[in-house]
Amino acid sequence: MMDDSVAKAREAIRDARSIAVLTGAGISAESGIPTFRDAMTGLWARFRPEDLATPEAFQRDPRTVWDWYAARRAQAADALPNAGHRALAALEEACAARGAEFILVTQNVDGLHHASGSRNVVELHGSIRRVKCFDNGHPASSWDPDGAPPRCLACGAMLRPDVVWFGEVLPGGALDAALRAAAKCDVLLSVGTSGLVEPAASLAFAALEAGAAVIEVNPAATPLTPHVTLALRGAAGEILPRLVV
Ligand code: BV8
Repeated sequence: MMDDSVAKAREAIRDARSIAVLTGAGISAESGIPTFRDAMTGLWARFRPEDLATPEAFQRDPRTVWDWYAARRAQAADALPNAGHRALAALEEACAARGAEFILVTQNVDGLHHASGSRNVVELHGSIRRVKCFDNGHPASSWDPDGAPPRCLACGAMLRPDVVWFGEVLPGGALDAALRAAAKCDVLLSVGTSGLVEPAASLAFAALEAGAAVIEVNPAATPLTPHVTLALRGAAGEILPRLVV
């Protein structure tokens, strides 16, 4: 059963002229980064992610939000890409070699796709490795490590992670590129995402509407599962290497 689905998925990927991949926190789980909902442990156990990842939460309690992101930034800096990340980088190379289009759209802010050599990456929700100021968006390459939060050297405003918080619009260019890719791909691979956060969760449905094959890689079912072409039940680090030939 599973081997048969993996074989069908491999075939669809091999014959595709245009491939789009959407990833979520699940692909970084095997690198030791807890998924979004699992991340609320220890110091953060008393918070829902949506409570900390909003501009309102930052204005209400900037120190707690800054520290949460500082902890996640340190975790991301120590993490290494896993076999799942590497398989997607290899798939991009294989597509380039045969003249097929490839784009990787991620909801993750950990930077592990770039770290594993992927090139055509769209960070829909920003990156925890970048910092900017809250009032004017001035990028900051360095900051006072003891600041909680530190201040912008250009305007004195509080610094914040350069990620998209709930209630904030996504970077225009990123969302447009993702929607265009979903509308014209032959195959969309949805990897390690619960499909609960919009507008990212709509990309797979846009691809289905455009007639693409949608392949889901996830150890658990999601709201997308009943609609996909192939559901590969398992860990990204185990399944993705088997799809790339
Ligand atoms: C916006 C960055 C305009 C910060 C993030 C329509 C309907 C309802 C609500 C809305 C709507 N439109 C907008 C909203 C509001 C909101 C939203 O979607 N809310 C949800 C909670 C209902 N969306 C927004 O606010 C967006 N902005 O729309 O602006 C606007 C504004 C206001 C009102 C209207 C319009 C901004 C959303 C972006 C927020 N920022 N991240 C940070 O990281 O701190 S979202 C964040 O959560 C992640 O980036 C990701 O997107 C999401 C987490 O989801 P996943 O990545 O899927 O992770 P999760 O833990 O949920 O699941 C992991 C999965 O992996 C599981 O399925 C598991 O089974 C699987 N797994 C586990 N291990 C493995 C594995 N898979 C494979 N291998 C394994 N080994």
